[in-house]
Amino acid sequence: MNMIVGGAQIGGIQKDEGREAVVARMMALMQEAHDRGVEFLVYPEMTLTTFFPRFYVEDRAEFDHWFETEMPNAATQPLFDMAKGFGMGFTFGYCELTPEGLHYNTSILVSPEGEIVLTYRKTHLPGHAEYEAERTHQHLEKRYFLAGDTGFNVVRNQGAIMGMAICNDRRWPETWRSLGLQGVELVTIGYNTPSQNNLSAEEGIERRVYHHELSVCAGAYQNSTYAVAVAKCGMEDGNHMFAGSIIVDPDGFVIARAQGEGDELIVAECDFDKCAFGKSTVFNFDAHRRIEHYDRITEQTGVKIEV
Ligand code: CDV
Repeated sequence: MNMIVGGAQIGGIQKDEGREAVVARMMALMQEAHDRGVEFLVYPEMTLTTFFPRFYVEDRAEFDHWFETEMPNAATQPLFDMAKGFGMGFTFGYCELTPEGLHYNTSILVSPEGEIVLTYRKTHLPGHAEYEAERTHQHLEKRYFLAGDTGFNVVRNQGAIMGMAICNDRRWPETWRSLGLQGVELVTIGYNTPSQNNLSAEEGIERRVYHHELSVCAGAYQNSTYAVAVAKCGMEDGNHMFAGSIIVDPDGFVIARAQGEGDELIVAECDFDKCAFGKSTVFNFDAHRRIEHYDRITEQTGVKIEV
């Protein structure tokens, strides 16, 4: 079963840029995607706003204006309507404030009929909760979000088994295997990755981009799935985030790659029948996994050295 899949990379969103302006940029990419035959389109993590966890505020409620209390809402409804008119499925990330007052870094998957068929809340939140004066850059996701409560689920959408992860999740094999064990055929990943966000002078942008790509290619190969990883990138409020959006096949090869750091569409045709080979040979989980030796993975969080 073939599907033309797109990744809609979004360039920097400045602090003062309103949701309507961002949605207009998303719609321009959706129009281009439609013109190029795309049937399913992937947008980044926190697509609607600047990556505000780089800023510290003492009273976190002051940042509630970055969050959406309903979806779709007035600003995003035109995007939903356009996709439905095109018969296109899509996924994007945003900051969710629930009726119970809980804050999540969320991604939704929308069917071509315009229904939200899967919601995912980011599991692995990087960074810290308090201001850290010794850091060159703050990364306060743990201050503004709760760890997601959904776990990693899949949905059959447009004939393929799809699942979502968000940014830092892509670096954890547990993410991929949780989806792989449900037979996933397309993993979508939106990300905002600052080019500098810690004290290590040795960790240049090339190394960071390599680690991003390595993680996505390895996850796709080891679970025999397609993956679409899409950046929000470029300069945001004077801070740089790397680009590097890619579409990866079930062999772990990059089959589409963004060239720049701005709004840009990448497209690839995915043949989901190709997922069957790895899933029935080297990564035939039923035949080869040894769960009797994996207890430590779920029973222990950090490293314990006992020798
Ligand atoms: N938004 C993210 O989760 N960013 C992290 C950075 C902080 C390392 C990432 O894994 O890309």
